[in-house]
Amino acid sequence: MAQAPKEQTTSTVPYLVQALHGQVGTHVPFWLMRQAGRYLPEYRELRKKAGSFMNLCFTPEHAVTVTLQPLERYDMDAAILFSDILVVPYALGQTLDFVEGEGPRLGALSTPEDLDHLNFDDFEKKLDPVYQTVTGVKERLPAHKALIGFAGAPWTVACYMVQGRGDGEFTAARAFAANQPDVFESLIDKITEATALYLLRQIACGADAVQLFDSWAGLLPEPMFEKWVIGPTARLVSRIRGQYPDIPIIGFPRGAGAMYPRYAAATGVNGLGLDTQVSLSWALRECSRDVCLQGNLDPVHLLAGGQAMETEVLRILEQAKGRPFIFNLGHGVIKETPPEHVAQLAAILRAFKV
Ligand code: 1CP
Repeated sequence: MAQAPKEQTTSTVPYLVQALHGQVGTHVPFWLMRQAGRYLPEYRELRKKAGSFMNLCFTPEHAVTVTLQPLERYDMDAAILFSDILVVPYALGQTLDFVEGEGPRLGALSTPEDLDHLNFDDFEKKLDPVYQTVTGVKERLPAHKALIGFAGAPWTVACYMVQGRGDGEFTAARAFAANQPDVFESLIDKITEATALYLLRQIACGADAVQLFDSWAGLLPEPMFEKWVIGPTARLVSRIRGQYPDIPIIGFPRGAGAMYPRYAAATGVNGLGLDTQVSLSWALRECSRDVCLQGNLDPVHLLAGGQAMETEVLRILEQAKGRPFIFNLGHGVIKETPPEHVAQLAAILRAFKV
């Protein structure tokens, strides 16, 4: 009697996680920074209903819905938790408000006494709705899709905590770090501890990978980059690995330029998020094959769509061929992006054979 053919087993390890562990699969996994957000009409509608951005983040039912919205439309390989990097300072007791049309405002820190007010008393309680969101998304996500948890890296979070707002320059924060390095170090240590707790809980609740957003890493000259970007990130990576040796960690030191390969090697991240400016072919040459590169389409190309976008996407895919790679943007989706362009991007990516 002929033997029945063996049932094909599909791995339940999400494709994105496989890439972060160095595997080259049959398709290139993709997700987009800010994939849930204002370019989607269904996001804008729920945002209006929630009343405020904070309310959207801290109402698990809404945050789960928003996290999954892009995956209802497109075949992305990962959902990214809907939250914000500034919930960590908020949970440490700093005041936080998102001003309509302007952005975040925090009660800026300027003296050592201001730092003393930061505390862990209500930390986990304040973040509990975020953990509930992680659990809720994980329950609804198919096994082959990854849930990415995230936090801001300590340097970038400190920039907002000292400056009190996002102005792109963060002069007060940089001057604070330069003039009072010991006080600044104690701030960085506090944020690092908080971020470790926050990410470990996200992982415990079901995050399959985590990304550290260091959006303002590029503001620092080399010795400070070493001290405030690489140092705390390396400590976070080893802290997380101590508890979860196999959880993939993606670092996104935006603007790191020539420091990218050193950042990857010295922090030990599994994945390296490339910004728009950095050359992919250069990064492929200079970074170890052990690190999975992620990036780096200019969000403006997604805004523009059409043939120009297709050419760029194919260039990126051809260059990364044969290496573990995650397709993404070099920064977040621009809010004016037509949703159809994301559909066009998804179709190009799925048609590409590795
Ligand atoms: O009005 C609105 O609806 C709020 C806009 C918005 C959104 C959609 C903010 C305010 N935050 C978010 C969500 C968010 N933020 C996510 C969700 C997941 C996803 O990507 O889909 C993530 C990962 C972030 C991370 C984040 N927040 C970063 C790092 C990435 C980056 O953009 O460089 C930073 C710097 C922030 C701070 C922040 N939060 C919001 C704004 C407008 C800003 C930027 C402030 C500034 O510097 O101008």
